[in-house]
Order: sequence, then structure tokens, then C-alpha cells
Amino acid sequence: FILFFLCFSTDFYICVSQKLLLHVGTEQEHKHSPRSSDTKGGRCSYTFIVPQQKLTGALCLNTQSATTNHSEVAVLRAELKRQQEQLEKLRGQLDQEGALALEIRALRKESNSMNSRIAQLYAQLLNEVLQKKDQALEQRRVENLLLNATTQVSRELQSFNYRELEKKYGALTSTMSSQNQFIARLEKQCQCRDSTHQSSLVGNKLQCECLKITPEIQEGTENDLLLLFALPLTPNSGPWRDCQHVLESGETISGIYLLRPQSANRLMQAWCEQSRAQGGWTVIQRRLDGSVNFFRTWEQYKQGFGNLDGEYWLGLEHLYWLTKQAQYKLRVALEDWQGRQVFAEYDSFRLEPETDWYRLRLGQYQGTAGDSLSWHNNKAFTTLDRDKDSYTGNCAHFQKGGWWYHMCAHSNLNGVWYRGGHYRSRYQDGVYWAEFHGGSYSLKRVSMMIKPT
Ligand SMILES: [Ca+2]
Repeated sequence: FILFFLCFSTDFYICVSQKLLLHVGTEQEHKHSPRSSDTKGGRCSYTFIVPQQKLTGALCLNTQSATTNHSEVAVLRAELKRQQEQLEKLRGQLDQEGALALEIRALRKESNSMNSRIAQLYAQLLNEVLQKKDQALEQRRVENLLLNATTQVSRELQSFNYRELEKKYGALTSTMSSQNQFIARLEKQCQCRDSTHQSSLVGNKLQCECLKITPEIQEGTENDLLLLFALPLTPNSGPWRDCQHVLESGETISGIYLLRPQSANRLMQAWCEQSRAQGGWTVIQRRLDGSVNFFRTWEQYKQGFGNLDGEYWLGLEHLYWLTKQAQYKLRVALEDWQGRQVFAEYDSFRLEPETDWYRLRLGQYQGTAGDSLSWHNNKAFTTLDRDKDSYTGNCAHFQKGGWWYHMCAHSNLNGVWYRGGHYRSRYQDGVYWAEFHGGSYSLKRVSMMIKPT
């Protein structure tokens, strides 16, 4: 009824669903069965007839699309819900980010304050560094002052010491000259006595008798001798013929003794080795620390050089006079860098005079070192300034020391003292004994000693 009313009032003819069997239309249109509208529209559920437009057929609206809209709404609603949820999520995230931003802001603030603190500290440090620099400068100034003062004091001291030494040297020189005069006088007196008594006394006792002549002067000069030559304080200070003579006189301590070979008008000092190999050895050469240069001239090899309590060469002239007074044997003692000790002994040893270039005369070898000297037997002595070897050049020049060179050497105990044994050098110039470690091994300790047989 209501629909009717509506239809009439709005001049609409409404066709209601065929299923409800309710059909509204004009008289004219009423003639058309629903079947005709069905044939026209086909899928029509509701038919709206708009008379003013005088349409030939019904205007159809598919009710199925309306039911589809419901499902679409549901889908849309779900979508809306999903979007709302997403929105919620985003809002949550935004909140979180907001907290983060706050945190970052706080951190930035803190960093700013830290930066300012660092700047402050840096300024402080700079200030301190500058202060330190000033202090260092001041310290250096003070140190310089101190150094100047010290050098001045030491200079003064040195000059004072030098003056003192000069004085002592003067005193010693005068004592030495008076000493020499005294010795000459004594020698004269001894010779007188010797010729008048014709006694069979040995040199030592003869010496004692001689000394008894002027006991007061003797005492004084003995002290001077001690001072001058650092001789051991003994009741009898020599001179002796050699170290065997010293030993026989009861002097059993190794040390420096004053010697005067028989028939030689010369005094000398030597180290007496009284403990090794039964003692009584006069040391004629010694190497132990490289403290003395052995690359020397003929004159120096003739007179001797070095330090009696260290490295030294007794002197060819002394050797000549020593070995002239009796038959001597030679003992060469060697020690390597591992502490191994060996020796080479020759049952006779003497030198020809300088006119024959101190030619070596050597006896039979025996020992543990091996024989590296017999090859040099009957050879003249050669130094850097006097070439007497059989080589075209000068062996002493290459081997850097005087020796009884041949072509050139199986041994050279006067070479360069190299530390540690095996050495590297252009020439074979170490302290070596070929039979013991070869020519390129420089020995640690060597000594040459003689003793009457
Ligand atoms: Ca030569």
C-alpha cells in the first residue's frame, strides 16, 4: 500500500520482484506480462519504469550487485580495521621515536658539555706544557752553569795534578840518575872483588857481598828502585841472571824482577813465572787482552815494549844476552777462547846477535800444541821496517808484527789480538799457532818463556 502510495504520488510505476508476485505499472504497461519484462531484461529483479522518458523497456538494476556490495563493505571494513591497526602501530612507533629523539637531544646536550670540558682541559694542558718548557729551559741553564763550574774545577785540579806529577817526575828522574851512578859504582867494586878473590860464588852471593860495601846507600836506592819499577818487596832485589836464578834464591812468587845477564852490561826487568811448569821461567813475550800494539819497528822489537804485568815483548837484545849465558829451553803456552790450554816446548832456544838479525836457533819440539815454530828455525827476525824474510814482500807488513818469518809463517804470536777466536781480516794477521786452531783463529792468551836446561 505504501509503495502504491509512493508510486502514485511520485508518478512512478514500480515493478516489484517477480518472486513476491507484486507488480506495479500503468494500464498500458500492465498488458506486458512479467514474462515480457523478463524476456527484455533477463536478469532483472526490480524494474523501475520512468514514464516521462517513455522508455520502451524496463530500466533494470541488478540486485545481485547489491548483495556483492555487502561483501565489499565487509572487505572494506576489514581493510579499514587493518589500516587502523597499522595506524595504531605507527602511532606506537612515533611515540618510541619521540622518546629516542628526546634521548638524542639529551645526549647532544651532554656531548656539548663534554666538548666544552675537553676544550677547557686542553687549554689547561697547554698551559702546563708551556710551564714545563720554561722549567726545562731553566733546568738546562742550571745544568750548564753546573757543568761550567765542574769543568773549571777539574781543569784546576788537572793543572794541580799535572804540577804534582811534574814534581814527582823530576824527583824520580834525579833518583834514577843517582841510582844509575850507584849501580855503575857497585859494578866496578864487584868486578874488583871478583878479580881479587876468584871465588866460585854465584852471582847472587857476589851481589850480596857487593851490596854490603855501602849498606846505607843501598837501603835508600832499594826503596827508590821499588818505587820506580814496582819491584816486589824482597830482602834481596837482585839483579839476577834470570828467573830460574830468582827461584833458586827463594823467590817463589811470580812477578816483576830485575835481571842482568852474565857478561852483559845491561839491566832489564822481566816477569818471572814461578808457579806454572815448575817455575823459574823468564817470560819473554805475553798477550792477554790486546792492550798493547805489536805492529812496531826494529828498534822497538830490539829494546822491548809493553807492560811487564800485562802484554809485552822483552826485547831481542835482552833475549840475545839472556840466551847467551847458558843453554835455554823455550816454552810456548797457549790458551784458546774456550779456556783450553796447550803448550809447545823446544829443548834449546837462542838468538844470533843483531849483526845476524837475531836469527832463531831452535831445538827439538815436544808438547800438546803441535809444532808451529820449527818451520821458522834458522830464520832472521823481520819487522815492518826491516825485511829479512824469504818472501818477495815484507811478511811483517801483512801479519802486523815482528817475527822470525819464512815465507811467511806457521805461527805469529805478535799479530793483532782479535777477540773471540775466529777473525775476519784481509791478511792472516791474528795471534795464531797454525797447529792449534789454524791461521784464522786468534788465541786468547799466549806467552813465551825461557828457562836454563
Ligand atoms: Ca821479504
